[in-house]
Amino acid sequence: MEKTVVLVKPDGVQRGLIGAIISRFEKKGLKLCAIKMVALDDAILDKWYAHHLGKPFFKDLKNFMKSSPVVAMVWEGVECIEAVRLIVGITKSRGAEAGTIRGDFGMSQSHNLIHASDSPEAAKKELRFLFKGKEILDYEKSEYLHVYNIEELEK
Ligand code: 3AN
Repeated sequence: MEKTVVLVKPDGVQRGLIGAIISRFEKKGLKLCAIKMVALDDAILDKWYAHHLGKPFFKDLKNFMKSSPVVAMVWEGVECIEAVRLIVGITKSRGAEAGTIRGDFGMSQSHNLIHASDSPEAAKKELRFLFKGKEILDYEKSEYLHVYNIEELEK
């Protein structure tokens, strides 16, 4: 099954939204495979946001992401990269659809509470950046029998 990397950003940590955010993914039927609190540094952020290097907001983005620890997680599920992005909502929180995390909890374009991998390549890269192999736990989730049908379970 597919895996995706999610960060609760510093604003989510400071605003006490870690539990509410995790709860959305649990209720969706996704499986939590890894979780830890991390203080991101320049070395990792330069790689993480390489696609924004040189943009006017790059420096502020890095300072924001270093302003407090983040909660880093790996979630698993069938086609979960797309499913998680739908739950997260669009970048500009005040325009994000109601029912999404950004739509329900945020107003800002930069302080938008959460990061989620946007492609299988990004998910693999981000997983490598933040987690060691043994930190990703492989276990049976009995709930899967109720969340998916037999064909989906084999994906
Ligand atoms: P998303 O997190 O929705 O995938 P990306 O990957 O385009 O968005 O941007 C990464 C992060 O950079 C965003 N979560 C946001 O914090 C910040 N960001 C993106 N675009 C802007 C912008 N135009 N102004 C300020 N911050 C931005």
